[in-house]
Amino acid sequence: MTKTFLVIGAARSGVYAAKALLRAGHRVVLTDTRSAEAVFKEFPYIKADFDALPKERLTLVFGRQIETSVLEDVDTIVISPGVPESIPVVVSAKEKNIPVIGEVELAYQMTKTPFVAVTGTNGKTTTTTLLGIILDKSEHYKKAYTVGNIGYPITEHVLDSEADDIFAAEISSYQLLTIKSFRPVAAAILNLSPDHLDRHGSLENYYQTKARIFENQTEDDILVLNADDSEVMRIAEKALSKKVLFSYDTPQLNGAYVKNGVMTICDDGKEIPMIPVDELGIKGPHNVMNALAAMCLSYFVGVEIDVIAEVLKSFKGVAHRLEYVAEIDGVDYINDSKGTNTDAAITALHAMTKPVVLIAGGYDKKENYDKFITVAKENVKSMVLLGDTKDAIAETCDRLGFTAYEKTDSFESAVDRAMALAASGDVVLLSPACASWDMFDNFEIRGDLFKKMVSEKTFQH
Ligand code: UMA
Repeated sequence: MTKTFLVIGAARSGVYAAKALLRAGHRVVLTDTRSAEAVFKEFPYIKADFDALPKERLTLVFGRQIETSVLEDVDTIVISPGVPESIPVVVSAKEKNIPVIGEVELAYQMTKTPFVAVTGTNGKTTTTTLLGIILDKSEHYKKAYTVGNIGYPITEHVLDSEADDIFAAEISSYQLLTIKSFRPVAAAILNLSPDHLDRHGSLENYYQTKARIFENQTEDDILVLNADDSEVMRIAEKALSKKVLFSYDTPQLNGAYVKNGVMTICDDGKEIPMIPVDELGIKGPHNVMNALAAMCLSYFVGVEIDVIAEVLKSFKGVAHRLEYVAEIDGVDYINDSKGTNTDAAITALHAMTKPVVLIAGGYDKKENYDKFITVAKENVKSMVLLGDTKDAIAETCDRLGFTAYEKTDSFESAVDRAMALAASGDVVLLSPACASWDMFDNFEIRGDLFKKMVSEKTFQH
């Protein structure tokens, strides 16, 4: 039956949600508070798909908040992850009992393809990418689509994917706010620490939103949990799912851990060695945990052991996550632009083995910087601060006795200063501990500018 959907937000999620709905024969009102030019300047690669949307059942409203009167003809609202549910048209829709769902829920309702879902505060993208490669190589599934918060809307594939394919989906807390029936056959919660407090209001709200990943799971579904993270274990107490636990060093009944330096699967108490930690393609203790989670997810949905082992060895990581850029005059340059919260930046600092010149600061998510600066004191020799949070971070430095910082007024001057402060044997690390949204449209653009500046410096040599 043809229905009318109001799709709010016309960036990645909105354009592909609209495309899928139109292809399925529905009517769509697609709206964005920004102009179409502004949206497609940020995401040029979706413009061709936007331009190709069939026009006969499509209404476009750009450049303003859409009026609530539109609801008279709307059956369902689909909102993008970045759109708050507090906007007037959504509040009014809820009062009128018009269903409000997100792009993930829409995708789930439109497909027969099963989902393996990854959430948590940090490591989602690395784990999901690794998982997607493993699932794609498995004989068990025809094709794996790596999708979701990673940057690729699920709705782009829902009409083409089949029941014997699989989605490896990175799912954010923003996306979990608007699920209804979403039920992954396997899901993982990697870790929990403060993030997105501006959107969720409190830490507990944020954690409970993450717990929604398993709210529709039954004992037939798998829930992979970080046994070393007490908050993860706490929020998952109420889960009905079959629990599979991973830990750095503690054996599990069902799950995975590192036994005498070997990443090992535990299957009903039986231990199956996978690969030595030394042979893991991605480095650092946090990546061992990410790999253990991907191992659990893939093994317990039936992937062959040799496939898992081969990918764990060959996968070398993803852009903007502790991405090695270059070495110039004995200084290593590392792009960790995806370090968008303090916990991610702390993880990056722990992975450094040389003195660090750190570039930090950005959009204000109302985080507390005490733990971040306490860790920074251990191996950061200088810190260059920028963005909306530079004063708050500087205030924390003053209070905790870290004096080797300076403030800058632009991203370019921050990178220039970091380059000047670094000496041979140091590492210049971009791991801002903050989102990019005060200065950039997204963290990829911030990381790309860092890499461009580093490559220009290489060229000058
Ligand atoms: N908008 C309105 N009305 C409003 C508010 C916003 O029309 O009241 C419009 C904006 O003008 C904009 C669009 O809505 O054009 C933004 O939607 P969006 O931010 O959801 O953008 P998408 O391109 O659809 O990206 C979203 C995710 N964005 C966010 O969660 C903020 C992407 O995650 C995700 O990759 C993509 O869907 C595909 O699934 C990004 C992210 O930053 C990477 N995620 C956060 C994180 O990882 O920390 C959660």
